[in-house]
Amino acid sequence: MFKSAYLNQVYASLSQRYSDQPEFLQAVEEFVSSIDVMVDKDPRIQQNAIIERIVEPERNIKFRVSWVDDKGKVQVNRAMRVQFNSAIGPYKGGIRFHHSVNESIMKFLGFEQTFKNSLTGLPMGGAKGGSDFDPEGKSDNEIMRFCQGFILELYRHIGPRMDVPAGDLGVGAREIGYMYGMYKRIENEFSGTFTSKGIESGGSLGRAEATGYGLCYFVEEMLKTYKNDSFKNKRVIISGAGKVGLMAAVKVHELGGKVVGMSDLSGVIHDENGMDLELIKTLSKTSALVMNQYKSYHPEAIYSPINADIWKIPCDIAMPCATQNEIYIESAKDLVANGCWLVAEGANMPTTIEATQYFRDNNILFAPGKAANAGGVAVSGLEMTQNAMFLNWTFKEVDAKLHEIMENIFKKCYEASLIYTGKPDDLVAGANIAGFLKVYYAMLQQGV
Ligand code: NDP
Ligand code: 2IT
Repeated sequence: MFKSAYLNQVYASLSQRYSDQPEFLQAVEEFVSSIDVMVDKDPRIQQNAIIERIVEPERNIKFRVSWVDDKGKVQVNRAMRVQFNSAIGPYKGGIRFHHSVNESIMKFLGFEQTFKNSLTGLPMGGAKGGSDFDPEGKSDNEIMRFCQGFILELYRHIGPRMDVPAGDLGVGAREIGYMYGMYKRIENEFSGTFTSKGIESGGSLGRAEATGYGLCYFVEEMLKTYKNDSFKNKRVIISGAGKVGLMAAVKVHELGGKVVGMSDLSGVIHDENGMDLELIKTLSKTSALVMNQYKSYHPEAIYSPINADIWKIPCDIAMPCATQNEIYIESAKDLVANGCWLVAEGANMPTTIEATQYFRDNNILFAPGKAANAGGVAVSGLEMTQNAMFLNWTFKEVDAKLHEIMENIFKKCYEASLIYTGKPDDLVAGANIAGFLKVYYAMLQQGV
């Protein structure tokens, strides 16, 4: 499957060991395919078992969370924190609450986070955590009690220089607030152990916007470099209307593009007038299901209850910002057939390997999530810095730093692509190789 016999052997034994972890294997396969061009040229990689080590989490903490629901009944959920790699800094990565959370998904996310964090240039290792607890339909008090139960176990494994969690799918400012509050009560000190905290609790201005804005800054670099163009008058579709998708949409409009389609779990809206983002913001304050309400405010918009229909809307740029594996080959074909020429991943691994290959075969510009959505964790890194220095930067200062970081990430991916593949636009290879090199050198420096 790969050119390198060493990689074939490592991947074969990994897929045997973790045959029940498809998302994890998918993330590793994509990574290994990229580094295939350079692994055999550096014998130290094999000698030091770098790949065998990099694909195994340093530590995986699994625990039970018991909590009491509003009816007084005890509920039990499963939770974990995968501390993947600490070669370049303290473990860092989000926490996800969703019924689908399992070891495979946590490991794929922690694995990708390691390279994403490396690309930011900041000293952060890779981790991910979460629980199969679903905040959807739970009361505020239930969410608080669950978050407190979660921290009652996790607190002993995290710390400002050990492991710094943040938000992800299903975990926003409210959940972080409850987790951080419990952590602070136990530890009895103010430390930046969580990021994406509320501003009043020591959070950073610009963190809420960072992933979506950063995604657009990355795409701006692509448009400039490959097309001598900008977002002006581009038709954009965005799946997911959560923390990432909504902020990406706001930035697209600010940069002169038009978001003509968005989705959430309740369905898809196609609005040729440009999505009404103020309406979406207002509706999302009271419900996670917004798209099925949108049409009653904008009767001219088209609604579909089928999530994959978003990829049928004609567009220039598609930004999947909901969840993993939301673009299968059928949707990739729909996108290409309807004129899409740039795909940028706001979510983590939203495109299957087959769909990614289809985009490549059809000369679609493609921005992989571990580079394009790194703005969120980058500003988390800036939040850690501000907490450590006991000061706050202004929104403008943070946004300027984010912009610079995203430009640098694009540059690193572009250059690695050019050097290692001979092509300037294989950003999947570029991101994997550039992200890998820093982690690899740090592991080498630190011995076995
Ligand atoms: P949120 O929970 O804030 O939002 C997720 C959005 O996606 C919601 O609108 C949700 O709909 C929708 N959604 C979920 N599943 C589907 C689906 N199958 N089809 C269509 N829509 C769906 O999460 P985030 O915005 O924080 O995260 C989104 C993605 O971005 C994840 O992959 C995450 O890992 C990644 N990411 C997040 C970062 C962050 O800082 N938050 C940073 C980098 C990446 P509904 O509201 O109806 O449930
Ligand atoms: O996937 C991600 O990069 C995030 N969920 C953000 C992680 C972080 O630590 O800010």
